[in-house]
Amino acid sequence: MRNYTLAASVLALATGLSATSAMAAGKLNLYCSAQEDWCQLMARSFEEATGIDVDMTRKSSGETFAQIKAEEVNPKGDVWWGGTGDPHLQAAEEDLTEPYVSAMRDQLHDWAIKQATSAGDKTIGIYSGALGFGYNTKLLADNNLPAPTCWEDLTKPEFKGHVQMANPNSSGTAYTTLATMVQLFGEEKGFDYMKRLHANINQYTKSGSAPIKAAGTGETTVGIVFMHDSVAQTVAGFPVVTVAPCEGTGYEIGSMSIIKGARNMDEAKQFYDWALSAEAQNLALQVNAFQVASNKAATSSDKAPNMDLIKLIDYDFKLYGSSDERKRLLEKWDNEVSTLPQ
Ligand code: S7P
Repeated sequence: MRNYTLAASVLALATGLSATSAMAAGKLNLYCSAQEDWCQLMARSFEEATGIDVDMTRKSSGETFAQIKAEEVNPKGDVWWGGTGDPHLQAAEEDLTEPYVSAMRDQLHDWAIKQATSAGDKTIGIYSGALGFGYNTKLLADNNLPAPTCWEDLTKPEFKGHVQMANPNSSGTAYTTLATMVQLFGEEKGFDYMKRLHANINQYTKSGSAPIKAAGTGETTVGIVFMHDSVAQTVAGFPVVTVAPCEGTGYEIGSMSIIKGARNMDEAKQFYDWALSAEAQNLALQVNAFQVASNKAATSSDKAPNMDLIKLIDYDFKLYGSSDERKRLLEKWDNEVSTLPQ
């Protein structure tokens, strides 16, 4: 953390604070929507780097958005770190988050900065990752199923009861899935796909990565998740194969936002600056978080899915992160898909 500590001191001096006051103990309420162990590591490492006491709450992206919205008149969180970008963009549009231009911004990839500029600097990209699915090789063989390689394969009758995904209302991963199908196939065919998929779903989980953890432990054959979450199961020793679907796929720009009216605004900005540093982003490697980091100097694992080799759609973050569109698609999914018999 030494490089960051030096950078923080320089930043503090540049903003008129002494290095000592910047490092003085304070507290921070962190809302985190990435995986639990990464959230814990970020919280503890920031405490070590700054002496600031962190109270961390981990919830899925859609759930955290709903909580920040519910707390709008009496904000309890200071920073929202992680989770898919769409609900962060919706929070920006609904004026739930605070504009901030970090001095660390120059160190980031263009896609991360674009996320910020498209939202009036109320959010920023911290990592990226492609959507896909993973399957348990043992269950596949036990059930005499062919290896799925395309989205379409998951709707075949033989996969009935074998596919798991999260609920798009609570999960950013699952909302990305819904928005991906609409962009990949067009709205009518995209919803038709979601209906046919619904017939094969064994459970809609609350958390986005739960389906691939269930595949790892043999509770479902297939889990629709971000590919990095699937690779993490393989690395953890489970018999899971990760698939980049043949038709192409969507992706996320995992994001970070400062909550409007944050009670600990100085600490929130310190966390924000720190979380954009290569040192903080490299912590991901300690917990097998294989997303692509937004700091250009951060190290990528050779196990991470190679985004250049995946057929990615030109995901329209502005549209699918807009308040009206996200609400409309979720309502339509609630009314037309989730209510269908299975
Ligand atoms: O586990 C990492 C990750 O997939 O989790 C985030 C996800 O949105 C949180 O879970 P939900 O789908 O339940 O919201 C992703 O941003 C991240 O890559």
